[in-house]
Amino acid sequence: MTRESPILRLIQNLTGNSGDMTFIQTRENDTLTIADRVRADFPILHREVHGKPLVYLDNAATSHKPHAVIHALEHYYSHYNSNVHRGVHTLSAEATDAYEGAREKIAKFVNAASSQEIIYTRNATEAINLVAYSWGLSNLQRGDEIILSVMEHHSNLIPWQLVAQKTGARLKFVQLTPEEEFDFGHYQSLVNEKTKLVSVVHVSNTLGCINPVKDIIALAHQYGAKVLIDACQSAPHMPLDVQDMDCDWLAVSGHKMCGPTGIGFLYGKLNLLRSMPPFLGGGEMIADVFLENATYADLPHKFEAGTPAIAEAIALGAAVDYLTNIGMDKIHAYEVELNTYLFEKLMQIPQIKIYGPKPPKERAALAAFTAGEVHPHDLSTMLDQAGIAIRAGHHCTQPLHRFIKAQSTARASLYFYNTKAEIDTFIASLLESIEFFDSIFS
Ligand code: 7TS
Repeated sequence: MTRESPILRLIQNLTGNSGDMTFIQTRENDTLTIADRVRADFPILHREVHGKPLVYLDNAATSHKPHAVIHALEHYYSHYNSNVHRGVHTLSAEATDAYEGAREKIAKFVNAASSQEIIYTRNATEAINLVAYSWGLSNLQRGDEIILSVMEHHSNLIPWQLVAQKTGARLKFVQLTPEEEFDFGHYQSLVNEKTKLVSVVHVSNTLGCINPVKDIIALAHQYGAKVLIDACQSAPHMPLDVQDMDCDWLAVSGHKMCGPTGIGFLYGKLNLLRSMPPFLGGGEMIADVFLENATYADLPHKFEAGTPAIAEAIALGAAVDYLTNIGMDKIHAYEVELNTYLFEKLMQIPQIKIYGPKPPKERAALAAFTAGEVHPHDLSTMLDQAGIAIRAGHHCTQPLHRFIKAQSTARASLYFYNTKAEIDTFIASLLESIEFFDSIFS
């Protein structure tokens, strides 16, 4: 690239190099960051994509797994593979101990009062569906109202649409402020005696806003409504305390927080979970079974029918240990710093429009954006050629995309193993791609 252009000048300014896109200066004298210390733990971070070092910026979709988590899976299958809660033999006892031990770790991780309040599910989606089918279908009726927000992931929208269709309850939606955040004033105007449930996302996977869940919950409780928090994008990135938050339920996916796929959890207040009917029926969830009827096991097993994802649950426990050893407060602080750096760079590019609040406002370490006329899929494809993984599309928030008047967006999402050097590489490739498409369009 030899042609002088404003974009080229921007590349030089933003990346501090001579315009040769294959060479990006890294900061050799920086003190060690969390990323410097943990990158060796993640085998996948050392692979190449299209001959370039992988720069993985799709962490909101799923995170990578450290050796400790991969080892926990391998160790279970190699040493004590066995079903849980069923046998008295050594292998089954070891598997049961590890499986229940992981539950204790998860309970501590979110500060639940008891591990009985932690129900293993496949993911956050299943956790939300559990509440919708178990609590929703037996507690909601015509005239009742469910409050969601327009920024919900489809996982926290479709289950409630299904419940509303079956029960006659009405859905209401909190809108956005002009800064594209949760409009608390609008929420206040929606809550009333008819509100039976509020189900909202803690951190939006698209806008990156951090919603005031404590205030949202406190207000709902004044009207006797229950509150479910979708913590998919908060649990991996910041300390959570369900007792302090006072949520009735909280849904989390393990794969976004260094754990394996196929495992997540639902936190629920003990008495509330006790009052709810089973979601799925089968083995594991029963006390006494007769031909015509049955009694059910106590919590948490009442909600865990069939052979569970044993290896995955144990490995999620290893992920919780891994994150806890680093410290969730430290992870959060590092991500704030990294995100500030990302936004500083992105906001200097005139073609880029970023959605959601901007730093110094507190927000999550992700940026969903459009780049003028360039289609996000084209952008993502070009970046992939440079080894950079970002997501493009509607990120399962199609109604929100309609709201912000974008058919789709590109999204870079960070985790604690990302570095400023990777952000430099991303920005340089992004500018190069914009330059390329500008030259086609003009
Ligand atoms: N809620 C939020 C806020 C999410 O971001 C996601 C996944 C889910 C629920 C569903 O998680 P699952 O593990 O049950 O599928 N979000 C994304 C994303 O942003 N890109 O890919 C998946």
